[in-house]
Amino acid sequence: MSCLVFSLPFKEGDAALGNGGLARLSACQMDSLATLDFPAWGYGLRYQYGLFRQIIVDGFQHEQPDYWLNFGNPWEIERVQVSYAVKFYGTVEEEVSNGSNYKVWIPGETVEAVAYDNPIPGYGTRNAINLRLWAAKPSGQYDLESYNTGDYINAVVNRQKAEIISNVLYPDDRSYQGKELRLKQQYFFVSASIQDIIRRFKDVHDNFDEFTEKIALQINDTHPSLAIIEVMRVLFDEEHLGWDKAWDIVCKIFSFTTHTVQPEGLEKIPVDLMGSLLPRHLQIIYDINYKFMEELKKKFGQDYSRHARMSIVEEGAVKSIRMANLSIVCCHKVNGVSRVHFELLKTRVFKDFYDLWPLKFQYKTNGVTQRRWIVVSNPSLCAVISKWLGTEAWVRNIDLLAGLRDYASDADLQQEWRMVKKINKMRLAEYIETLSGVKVSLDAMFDVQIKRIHEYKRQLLNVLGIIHRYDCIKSMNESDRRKVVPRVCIIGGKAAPGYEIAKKIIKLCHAVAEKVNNDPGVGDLLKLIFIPDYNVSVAELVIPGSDLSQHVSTAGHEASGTGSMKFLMNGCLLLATADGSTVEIIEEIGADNMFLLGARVSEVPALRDQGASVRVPLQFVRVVRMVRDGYFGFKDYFESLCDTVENGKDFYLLGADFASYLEAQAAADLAFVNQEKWTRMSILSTSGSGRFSSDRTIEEYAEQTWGIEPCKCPF
Ligand code: GPV
Repeated sequence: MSCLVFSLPFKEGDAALGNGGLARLSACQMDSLATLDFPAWGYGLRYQYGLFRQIIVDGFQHEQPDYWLNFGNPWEIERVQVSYAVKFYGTVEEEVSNGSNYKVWIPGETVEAVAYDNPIPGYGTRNAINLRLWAAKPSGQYDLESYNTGDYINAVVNRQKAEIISNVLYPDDRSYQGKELRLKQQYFFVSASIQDIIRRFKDVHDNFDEFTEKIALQINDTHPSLAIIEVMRVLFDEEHLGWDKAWDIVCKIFSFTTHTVQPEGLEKIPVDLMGSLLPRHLQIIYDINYKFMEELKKKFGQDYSRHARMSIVEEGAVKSIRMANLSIVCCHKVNGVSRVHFELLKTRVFKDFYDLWPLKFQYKTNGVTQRRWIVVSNPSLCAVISKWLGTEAWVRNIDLLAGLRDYASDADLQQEWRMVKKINKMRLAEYIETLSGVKVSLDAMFDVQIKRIHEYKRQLLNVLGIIHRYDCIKSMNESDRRKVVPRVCIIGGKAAPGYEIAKKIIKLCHAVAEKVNNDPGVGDLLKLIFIPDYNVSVAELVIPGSDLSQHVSTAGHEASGTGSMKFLMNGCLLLATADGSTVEIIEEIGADNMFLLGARVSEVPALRDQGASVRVPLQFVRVVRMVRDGYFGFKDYFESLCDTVENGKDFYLLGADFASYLEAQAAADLAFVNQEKWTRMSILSTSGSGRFSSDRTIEEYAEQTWGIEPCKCPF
């Protein structure tokens, strides 16, 4: 028998079907659901263009389309027979059936949703679950009118327009601009998924009596929250269950996870847009809101400002639907993603709702999967862990990692641990050299910040810290220079195409790198590398090769953060603010094993109130001045960036936290010099990372929110 072997010149790239932490979290959770034998499916959109590719030209970000399906996608199964008609626009009419009045939605446009299945196999189990992604295709229902009138060509061309809906992922991480196409995508996704869920249920049930026992739907942030209204519409208008029965079902099956802290990050859909695209849904939302307002009146009397705050409908300059309020009203649970986030939800973001329904609110601290973030991305570390624990069982049972604690000071383990780090640093150094031509020293501390570029994540704080370090090195004498701990600072991340300040931060990274990396007087003491096109594949290479990683959001702004957990598992030490899930990481590994900095959540409001009079160290003023004065070139271009952190406008408190940031960096230098101490801290980081496995998160959801049990594959 002969056999042909095809070898591709490359591996397939990422399926970049999300923006940042939100979608990456789902990917980890799917792996956990499958591995823990839960009967669960994920639904999403099969975008033709995933998140843009970032290329850097002269230090500026440019966006290129990511046509990831170019060479086919061997992992998906097209289900041509699984397709549903999704309706848009049109009118709502009354119909009488069996003596009752019903609303009927007569659509103005229909698009077909075709299923593409992506099996997700569990680890060490026969269970595989499904990620069903929808692609838009022209509807099977032809517009007979235009065909008959002879406008054949136009009729065909118009049909192709349907495909636009699933064409491209919106690259703005958490900003909502009320775009029609975006709302169309949301409803397209939701309508196809709900039709599929109901069809699958009806395949084996004659009525809806067991619907709430068999089905639990988790709304991942508000983006798919129209699903709630869609179920209400189908059960009420199409299945004729009656309002109360339909409402009862909806309230029992839906739960909601919110992933944000900023009130301005909450999604609002203009009423005009909703009314034109989804006329029947808008009516149902109004009906739900009317009943909700009645309930509020009974409970709180004439407290109109409270009613206005809590209403699903916002009566502002642009009348809008508040999707978070809608989700809270209709769901039986509202989950935060870390304990700090939960506290902020209760006391600030959704305080009114918490007062009304305290038991609805919970949190499940996020987690990541050790299968991808240790086993796949760091095989050398995986081998060392299994050897010292004497078992591979930790891959499915992460709690076993804690067993490494006993050996944290063992000289043999320490040596193997350092060897693993070295191998991973070599891999990363080679990548850096190929990318940028810069040769980096393996003896240097690899200090990494990779995540979406956002002002609140404070990459600018990092860059200003690097400028300070550079400035210090420049002014040192020979003997002081010998004491400097060499650093390779690595920054990576994409900016939303329209987010100007974020793009300026990227340019500043490059401008500073240009100066520092080419300064012969600095040499190996400091290098700055911007890694372009940061994505999951890049993360798999960078995270295992890092010594230190930065998670320095202004306290009270990062709902959770999950990158930190991936670094922690890989034994990288954290330099972090007490924000999001970091607060829980501190509890697990101890503040001594990381470098903490900055104002705490409770201190931030008072600092903000101080405005221009907040205490800012001279070093901060100096480094900002260097940027302003054109020390790194592009003087005019960086002016507006500098304006965001000076003259009382420093909303994210870079100035206020700068001294503490430098202290934490100095503490990291000091610890790095003592390799035994550093390695011990590193081992304790990995061994304390068990709580941050998505297996734990999923088990909590299964028990506390969905009421489901593992269901092992019977064959
Ligand atoms: I809302 N998150 C995100 O990546 N994009 C969004 O649009 C929203 C939230 C992130 C949060 O910023 C992280 O703190 C969090 O860890 C992650 O969602 C998963 O919960």
